[in-house]
Amino acid sequence: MSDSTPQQSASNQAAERKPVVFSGVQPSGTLTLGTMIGALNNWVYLQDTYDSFFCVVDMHAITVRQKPADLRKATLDCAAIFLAAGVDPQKSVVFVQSHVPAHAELAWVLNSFTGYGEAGRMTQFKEKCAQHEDNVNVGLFTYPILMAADILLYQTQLVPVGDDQKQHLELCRDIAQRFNNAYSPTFRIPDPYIPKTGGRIMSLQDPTKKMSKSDPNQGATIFLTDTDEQIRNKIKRAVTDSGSDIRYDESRPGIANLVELLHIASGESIAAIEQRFESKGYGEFKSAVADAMVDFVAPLRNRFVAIREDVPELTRILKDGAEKADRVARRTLRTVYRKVGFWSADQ
Ligand code: AQP
Repeated sequence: MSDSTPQQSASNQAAERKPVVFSGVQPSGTLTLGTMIGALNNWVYLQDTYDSFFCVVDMHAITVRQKPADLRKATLDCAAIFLAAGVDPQKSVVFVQSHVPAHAELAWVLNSFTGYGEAGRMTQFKEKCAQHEDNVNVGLFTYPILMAADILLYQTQLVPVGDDQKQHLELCRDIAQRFNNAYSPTFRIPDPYIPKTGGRIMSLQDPTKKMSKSDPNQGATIFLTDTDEQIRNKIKRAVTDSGSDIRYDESRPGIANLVELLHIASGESIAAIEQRFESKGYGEFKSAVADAMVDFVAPLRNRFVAIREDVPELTRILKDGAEKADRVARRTLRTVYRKVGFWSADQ
């Protein structure tokens, strides 16, 4: 018989399990180059070493008004893009958030562990309120609490996200810590995993803003389903700066964004790019960026089309993923319910 305490054996078991990665994307439109570079690329890289849960977060998407048929379509599109990007359902659990009720259930509990003031400080909340003045709903306000539930249900260690989600991750850590302190260790405290380059891909029309799938200016965003011609046109029209030299300089965000995109898509170092275009004009540079972007996006788009056509297979993957996710999520939720004092007939 083991002479370790229950806490020790629980932490030994946790140590033996592979660490967990969780991340999600909202099906609030067609996914963008920003999502690919900021999040999906890292998912694919991490799935070999972590127990990975990748989620289409449809419950988050309804914080902004969605047409039901569009949301249903975008949910399948989103899952197909995960797979096209290289997420392997043999290695990762791929599922839809609303198929696992524990997300909403845990979020309700965590609402009571979140300060009104701290939720109100979230930059994304303020931005979305300004963007959707006609529909400033409570869901926008509690969005990061649902996100905390998504993450904490799986005892997540790493959350691969773009730089814009850093603040939400900090809130998630605070909520988890508060709950653990109020009862006993329950949630693993997660860390963000943000790429060193590409953590914030900027709009092609306003390089002070991040590239976003819901940007009303279609020229601002490269969608992962854009044709080669659309990609070339968008890069050609991308806003640059008044200077003429091609250098990575944060005070010139337009050109810095394009240099970064070329670096990510081609693998060429930033120093090599600066040297190659030292005495060249914007025209030649933009056409190199456009070629690299087309080479980067086209194979993904082609895989997406093939995967998206096979709806029965996509459905099978998502059903299987939801069953697996539900088993893990229920375990955490049961512990939380017991700790907060919810009576259960099974106890
Ligand atoms: N421009 C970006 N640069 C780097 N990373 C990005 N991400 C999104 N845009 C960029 C990362 O992609 C993941 C999925 O994000 P999401 O779709 O769930 O939510 P979001 O951040 O709100 O994305 P959008 O495109 O701006 O959507 P809308 O317009 O619907 O609000 C996240 O990890 C995010 O960091």
